Amino acid sequence: SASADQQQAPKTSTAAAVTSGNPIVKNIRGADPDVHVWDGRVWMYTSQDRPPIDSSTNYSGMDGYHVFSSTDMVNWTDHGEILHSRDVSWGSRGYMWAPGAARKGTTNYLFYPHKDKNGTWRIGVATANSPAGPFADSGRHIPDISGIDPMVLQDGSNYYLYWSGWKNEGGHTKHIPYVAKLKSNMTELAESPRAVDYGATNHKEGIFVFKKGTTYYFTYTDWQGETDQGFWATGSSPYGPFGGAGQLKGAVGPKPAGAQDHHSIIRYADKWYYFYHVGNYTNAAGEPGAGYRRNASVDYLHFRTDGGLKKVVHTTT
Ligand code: FUB
Repeated sequence: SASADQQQAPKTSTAAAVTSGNPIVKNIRGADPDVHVWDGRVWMYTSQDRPPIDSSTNYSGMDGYHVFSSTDMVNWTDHGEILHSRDVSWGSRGYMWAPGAARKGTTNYLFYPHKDKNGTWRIGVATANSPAGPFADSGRHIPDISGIDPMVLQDGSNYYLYWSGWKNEGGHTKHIPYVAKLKSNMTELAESPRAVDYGATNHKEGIFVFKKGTTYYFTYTDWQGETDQGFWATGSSPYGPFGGAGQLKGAVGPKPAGAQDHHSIIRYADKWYYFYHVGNYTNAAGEPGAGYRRNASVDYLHFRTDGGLKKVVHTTT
């Protein structure tokens, strides 16, 4: 548990962190946490679940990204709304799904999935001078690609964009994880997208990639309804392959109550954390959670001695 883990923390550790009080976002329905450590502060970008605006999906009304920050993993500051669909000239309303933030030099980027005016899923890019936003949209989406759940890995001076797209295979739609290096302008791809080989076929969405030492960890969410929802595989390149011969793979995220395991992973003050969201939080107004009324939570992430990821244990205190 989180408290047992606290007791095991070395005395020299600066970690005063406790993952108490899940969900950590309570004031809004903040979902799909995308978390980064910049300038000694933890920055958590969330989508926002809102009532549906059309009948095609309960997630149609999602809008108004927020960013929260913390230095102790207990007290979180909500920096407010940082981007709304009304500020995206090329897009439709709502459909502001799971975002992915990045930083290059002094510019902060927010990559986000959004439907264009024709209803096609695109990846938009907005920028800000501070991780706290507000973000201004670039005015166009990344050319030539369609998909959701953008995530950016910085590896030295290179930035890699991952997203979940689709391919028609024999009459049914297969979900494909893609990767491509970004141009230095961060708003276009520097190369053709490559489908990621992740050693399995169950990918749906929610890619998060991080590097530990020389190992790249490719993680994602599988289809709803399975026992384990967060999966991972290791590789030696940002392009993969992951989870092949001599590499590791497994399950990390149990299915969160009432929701999919859309997660992100950070190291902060010598501890590793796994952010996800739950769909069972009754808010202060007495409104119960739901698959489309989700709230971000966090728990510790532990590594096995062989470098694999242990299964995360969800806590509510
Ligand atoms: O939040 C909307 C969608 O649900 C995200 O884009 C997916 O990853 C899932 O969390």
